[in-house]
Amino acid sequence: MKQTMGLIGTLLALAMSMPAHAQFAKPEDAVKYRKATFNVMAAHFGRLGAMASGRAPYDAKAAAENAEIVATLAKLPWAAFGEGTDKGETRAKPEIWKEAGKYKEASDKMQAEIAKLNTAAKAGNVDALKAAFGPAGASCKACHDNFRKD
Ligand code: ASC
Repeated sequence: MKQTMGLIGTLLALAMSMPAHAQFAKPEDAVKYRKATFNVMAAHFGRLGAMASGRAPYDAKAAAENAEIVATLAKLPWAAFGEGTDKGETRAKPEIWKEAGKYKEASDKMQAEIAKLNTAAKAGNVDALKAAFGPAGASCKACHDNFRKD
């Protein structure tokens, strides 16, 4: 048992010290991965948007579930912007790597707004959802405007 815990600790330390791109066998895999996370995120974010705008009836349980999924997914794509992933089938702009500090700041801002949206969605009232949805959407858009080709 003690030995197993030691091994797990060693493996965890190793995994955490690995460069992000080492999580992917090939750069194309990283590009596919990040696109998939953004796509699934957009689907769930869109369901929240429909409720926030009144296009869909407000359902507190569905809002909480969708926001939780978005909050989890919002943590994932960033590790997939490693070396060599600026090429191929991607709309990612070179600025992501040239202005890495700015990109990090924008992605941190987005995650912070999504965390607030998640808290708001769990409050169980549509006004809290509406108030948090706008800034969250704006934080998505800020990145699209500056870092995504269209
Ligand atoms: C969405 C979606 C995005 C954001 C962004 C907000 O519903 O898929 O990427 O909102 O368009 O401006």
